[in-house]
Amino acid sequence: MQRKLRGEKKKIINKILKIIRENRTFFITSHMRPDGDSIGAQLALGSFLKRLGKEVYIANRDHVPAVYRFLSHSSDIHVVEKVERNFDVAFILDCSDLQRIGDIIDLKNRVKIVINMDHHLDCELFGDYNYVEPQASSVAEELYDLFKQSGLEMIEEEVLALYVGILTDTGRFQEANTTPRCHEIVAELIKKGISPQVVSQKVYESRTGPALRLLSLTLRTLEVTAGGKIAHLLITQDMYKETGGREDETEGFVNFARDVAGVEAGILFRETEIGDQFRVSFRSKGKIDVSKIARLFGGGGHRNAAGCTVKGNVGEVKQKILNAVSREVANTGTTEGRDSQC
Ligand SMILES: [Mn+2]
Repeated sequence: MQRKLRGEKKKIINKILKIIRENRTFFITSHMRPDGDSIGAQLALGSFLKRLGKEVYIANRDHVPAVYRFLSHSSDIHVVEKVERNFDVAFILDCSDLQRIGDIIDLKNRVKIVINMDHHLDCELFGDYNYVEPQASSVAEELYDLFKQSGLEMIEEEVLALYVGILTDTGRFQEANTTPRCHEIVAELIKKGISPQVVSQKVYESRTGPALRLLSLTLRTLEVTAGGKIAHLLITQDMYKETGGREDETEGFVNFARDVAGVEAGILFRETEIGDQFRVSFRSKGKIDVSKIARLFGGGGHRNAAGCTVKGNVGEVKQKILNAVSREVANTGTTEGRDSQC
């Protein structure tokens, strides 16, 4: 499958470039709770299309996380429940299935051609055209190849957006999807003017005082269970109020749960503003598949990073989730490196 996709890559990119040439209006979206790859890829693709004279509308269900707002045109990404417009083409980026876009558009009736660009191993081929490359570190990496093949020289903001996508989806070049190929691409991006130091400061060293106070309260809730294999953290609405930290500043908090030595699955529970409902984020090491758990509760993701929303009070939600995670941990042996594709 992977070899076949690799062999067909030139073809699918050429097909996409042809569709771009032959159409005028483009919709771009990505998954709920967007990350650095989904935002970076949407912005780079949006810029590319606009430079070709196309009409582009980018919209997501959730806001751009604060750390990515330094990217040019990030404020042009619309945040809407439903897009009530028609387009020639829709690009769905970084989604392993269509549920991930949160029903933001009626694709059947509003769009002529759906293009799925993704890099998840289990991606459903829901597009009319699917540029799905599981060995790519990120959609940003796939877009890099599209840019290359188009012959259009990248401009500065596109280079930066792609770099941020690769940087964040590989967990700063630490996860198992960090390949020689993605380092080669990053070398090219650095040659085009990226300063890794400056970007790192923007993405990882820009926490606000309130956000750090929120992190400190969050870390105090750390509990380790299941014989040291599961760690979890909790953020309540009271904690946001007490610190002034916002939910969109909690990016990366869940990693602290996974960072505990010996822990195989880390969980972050975040109480939502409507009460008796929690957003649950999972991170795992090795072969523990947290996307399976998230799917049980109507969420999604992939093997080592996933999320869902669960109704109930804090005790009920914790119990349900911890039971499910404990079962998964017990059924899966500890293994070598993690394979994170965000
Ligand atoms: Mn991704």
